[in-house]
Amino acid sequence: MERSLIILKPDAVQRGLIGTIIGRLEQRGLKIIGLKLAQIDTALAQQHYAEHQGKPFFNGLVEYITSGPVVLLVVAGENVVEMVRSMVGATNPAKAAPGTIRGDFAVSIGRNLIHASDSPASGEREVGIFFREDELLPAFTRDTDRWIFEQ
Ligand code: IDP
Ligand code: MG
Repeated sequence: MERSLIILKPDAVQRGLIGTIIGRLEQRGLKIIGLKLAQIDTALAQQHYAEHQGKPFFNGLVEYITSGPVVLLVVAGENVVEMVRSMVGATNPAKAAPGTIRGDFAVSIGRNLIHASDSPASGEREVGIFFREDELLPAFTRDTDRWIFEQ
């Protein structure tokens, strides 16, 4: 089963948008199998964003993501990586479509509220950085599942 690692970045927490953003994921019917509040340290931030090492925005990005508490989520299910990315919107909120999280709530690329894995392989790598497997509940079912997923 595909897994996406989602981070509600420090600006989302500071702006009181945790409930609003998680609400959108829940309303869609997506299944959250892991959830916690944490403050990311510099080493983990550098590991998570390793692909951006050396880019001009890298240091600012690490400062931003470590600047306060974040909410970490794991969402699991068929095609969840692509579905969540489409709900998040373009990296630059100035270009993100209305109806997306970034397009509705953000204006600046360095304050774009949310991270979501960009491929199933990234999802596996990123979930492994922030969660132990025993913190996840992949097997739980909801009574509403049969109304969300055509069996
Ligand atoms: P993504 O979050 O949409 O996957 P990435 O290209 O992976 O976007 O970049 C990771 C994060 O780095 C972005 O979400 C954003 O916070 C930050 N970032 C990317 N490009 C820039 C930039 O040009 N200036 C400032 N921050 C940037
Ligand atoms: Mg990315």
